[in-house]
Amino acid sequence: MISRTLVLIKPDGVKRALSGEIIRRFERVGLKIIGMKMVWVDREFSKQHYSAHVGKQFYNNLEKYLTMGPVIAMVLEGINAVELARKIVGGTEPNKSAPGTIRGDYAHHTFSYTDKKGKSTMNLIHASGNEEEAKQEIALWFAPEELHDYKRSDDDFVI
Ligand code: IDP
Ligand code: MG
Repeated sequence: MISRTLVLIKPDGVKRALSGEIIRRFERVGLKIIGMKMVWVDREFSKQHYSAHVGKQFYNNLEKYLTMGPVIAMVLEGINAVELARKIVGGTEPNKSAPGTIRGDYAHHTFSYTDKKGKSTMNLIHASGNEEEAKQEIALWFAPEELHDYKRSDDDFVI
């Protein structure tokens, strides 16, 4: 079914100038960008976005990571968009993410290495984990009028 998901290019992706490369991977598979903006979030907003992780041992470093620079936030629409975006993004720990995925191709941090260094595991992307998370996250990041309904020239072939 057609669904929507929230994807963030985290500050490492923006600062490493990988935004174009990352957006290309979602666009070329046929996912439609229906909302997009650059936002520099504060610690309070990080706690809202990552409410499920507040209090975990890695949360403080994660908050520093998410707030260290601007992120590019987007809402993508397509067939089972949540699952598809997660497939393109790859597993959470970059050293184990499959080659061909964004995390697997552009990062190689491990949890144990970054924990020892006292910094966050930097894995370039956030993508909603399930349908419910996607609905909450889209509502947190975007106002309804920031989401756009339009036809892509290849809609007849990919949707
Ligand atoms: P996800 O981004 O693949 O959905 P989550 O478990 O939701 O992964 O974790 C959110 C973010 O927190 C990860 O993307 C990663 O940046 C960071 N993170 C998760 N688990 C750990 C950990 O054990 N050590 C350090 N950072 C972690
Ligand atoms: Mg998650």
